Amino acid sequence: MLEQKEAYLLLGTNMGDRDSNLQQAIALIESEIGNVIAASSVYETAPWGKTDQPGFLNQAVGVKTALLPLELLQVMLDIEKKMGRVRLERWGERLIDIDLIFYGEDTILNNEELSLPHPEMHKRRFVLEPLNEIAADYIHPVFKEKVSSILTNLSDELTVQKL
Ligand code: PH2
Ligand code: MG
Ligand code: MG
Repeated sequence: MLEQKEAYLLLGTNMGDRDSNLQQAIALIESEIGNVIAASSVYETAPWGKTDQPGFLNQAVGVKTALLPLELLQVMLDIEKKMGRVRLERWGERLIDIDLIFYGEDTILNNEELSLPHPEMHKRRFVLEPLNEIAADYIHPVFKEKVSSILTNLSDELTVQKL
């Protein structure tokens, strides 16, 4: 039996049929990454970073996977490509964005391709609100703080609304 790790991903979309993009991404995650063990509600969120673009839908998912972090990242990027994502500018509009937030119980990684936990997750309400629904007690391995507590102390004021 291959060792399975739990990974938490954040999905984002602000182009085309956003609901369908999330559903298609989850179906591909299930077939190519592993069993989806949790999915948050869908959230309507104001664009963060580059604000002159359409609003996003964001959703967090938990998945059990035998893939190692860099393998997982590659499959996530392949799914984005398969769904038709074209990268034009940083933080710009996208059909689908799949970001790796946490891997395993306490994986910390800092290399060119991938940083774990996601280095911006603790600053963003559009990540923490959905994640808190499915992983409130997960302890951030660098800050040694639960997701629920990071969220409580967060100062990001951008609108995040559960649908
Ligand atoms: N993703 C970004 C930049 N800004 N804003 C929201 N609301 N949701 C996102 O997923 C998002 C963003 C870069 O990946
Ligand atoms: Mg992103
Ligand atoms: Mg991304």
